[in-house]
Amino acid sequence: MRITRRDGLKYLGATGLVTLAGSPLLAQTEETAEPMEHMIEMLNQDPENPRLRQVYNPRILHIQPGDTVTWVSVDRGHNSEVDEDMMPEDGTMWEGAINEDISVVMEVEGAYGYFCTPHRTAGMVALLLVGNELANYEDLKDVRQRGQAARIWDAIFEEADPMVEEIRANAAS
Ligand SMILES: [Cu+2]
Repeated sequence: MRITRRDGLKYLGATGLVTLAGSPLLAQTEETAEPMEHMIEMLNQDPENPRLRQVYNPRILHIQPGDTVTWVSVDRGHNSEVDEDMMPEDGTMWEGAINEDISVVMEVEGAYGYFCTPHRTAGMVALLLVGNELANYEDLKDVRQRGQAARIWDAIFEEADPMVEEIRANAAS
């Protein structure tokens, strides 16, 4: 089994953390290595663009493997479900129930497209980028969306392209 960053932290916690607590060096190391938690709101209306209805906020999010994402049911009637055709092979899967706040630990790197089951064709689709390689990112662009989602999907990638370019550039340097 591959030891992930998260497992490494658990291991550290089980063995040496107590005796090392208080060491400023450890505190610093821990801060940079600790997995982060992120929130994505499920909303009836975009806070910055009121003409956009049924949205995830933010609709593009870049995180690192081992981080946790929580989809928060701020407005009722939404969920978050990954599209099996829009994720890396053997990637992390999730499917939330309507009105459910779900937390998912994103262990597997790659680009993930997800949607709200009742509002997918109304355009409630979004993009989650995990890690810096994003090997399947280009494949996701070509996935055909229906209804309003087609226009939203294009807009998402227009916004995501420069982000991904920067992520890859930073990872390479
Ligand atoms: Cu919805």
